[in-house]
Amino acid sequence: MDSDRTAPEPAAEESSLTRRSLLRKAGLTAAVGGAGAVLGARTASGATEGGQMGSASSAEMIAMHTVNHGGPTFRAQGMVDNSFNGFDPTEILRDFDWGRTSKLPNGQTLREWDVNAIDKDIEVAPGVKFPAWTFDGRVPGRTLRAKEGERLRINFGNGSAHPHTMHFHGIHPADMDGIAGLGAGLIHPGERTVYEFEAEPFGLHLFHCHAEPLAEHIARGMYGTMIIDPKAGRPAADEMVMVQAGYNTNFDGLGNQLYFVNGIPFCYMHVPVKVKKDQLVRLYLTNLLEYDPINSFHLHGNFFDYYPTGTRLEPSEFTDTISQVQGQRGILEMRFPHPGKYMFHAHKTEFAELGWMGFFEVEE
Ligand SMILES: [Cu+2]
Repeated sequence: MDSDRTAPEPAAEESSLTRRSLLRKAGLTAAVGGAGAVLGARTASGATEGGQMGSASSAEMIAMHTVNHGGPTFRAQGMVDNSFNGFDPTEILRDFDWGRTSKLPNGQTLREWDVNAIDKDIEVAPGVKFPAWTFDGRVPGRTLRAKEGERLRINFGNGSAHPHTMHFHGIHPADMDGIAGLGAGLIHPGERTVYEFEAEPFGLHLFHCHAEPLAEHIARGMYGTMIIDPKAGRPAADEMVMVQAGYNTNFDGLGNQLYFVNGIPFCYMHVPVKVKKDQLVRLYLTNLLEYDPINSFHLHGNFFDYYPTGTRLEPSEFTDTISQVQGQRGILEMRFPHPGKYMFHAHKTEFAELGWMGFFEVEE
């Protein structure tokens, strides 16, 4: 990836305050004003539903921050406070929640989870907080994992100040679809419901809130992963999950100011994903990015087998770059034959430079 930063702004763009020109202006400001002002910048946490935060300054401040972080010096700016957030992207990577199981009278395994909607400020860059709406206080929500043929039950409680739902991708009856007007419909603050369905088909799936305005509910952080393993399982591997998304920090619905996997921009630049030389690595990759039509994943110095949606056991492609629209997902399998650091990032390089980049660190 080209590490050079912002190109000079064409004069023709000066008059229109596009997302990109805003970022460039902010970058220029940062270069003049230094990073000191960034640390004082905080997004207002009291944004109302529907969402205007009321000023472009938060976006500018985050953009300033990002410009300082996107270039060669970003490491010096430090990491977000994982303890404040209550989650750590390095732990999210390999955190698969198998829930709790019991046997139904017919002998089928019932697998069950409790999930709660929670409003929560998240530090998305040092000193910069984003008023997220979450499942269980995390962005992304937990990775629910089950086996093909099980009965799945999700006990959902809404502890947020806004109505929400859980909409699962998979095969299920209409009244379990988690949308307004069907089944339990919208789950209002303080209410609870139960979603229950069969674990089918096997593959890599996802869930997200389906309350309106849908775009904002997703952009605020209400999504997570569901993995249904095939009955015979998959070959042993170092397994991990990455959920691609973004933060629209000025709530204008026009693209995003920050991009990431697993909730925190640049997280795996600060703390590379450690893997073993020659070991099979299986990456469950989903895309929940709102406001931008296409996301992508590119791996440096290596190729991978790609299994779209994970619903077939044969890969469709051997490549180093794939694209996903929102809701698309796929399984990547790779082995690293050489030790060292290998970058991975969106091959929409603008996204990469605004946070969606990281490193694998291959050890002997
Ligand atoms: Cu919602």
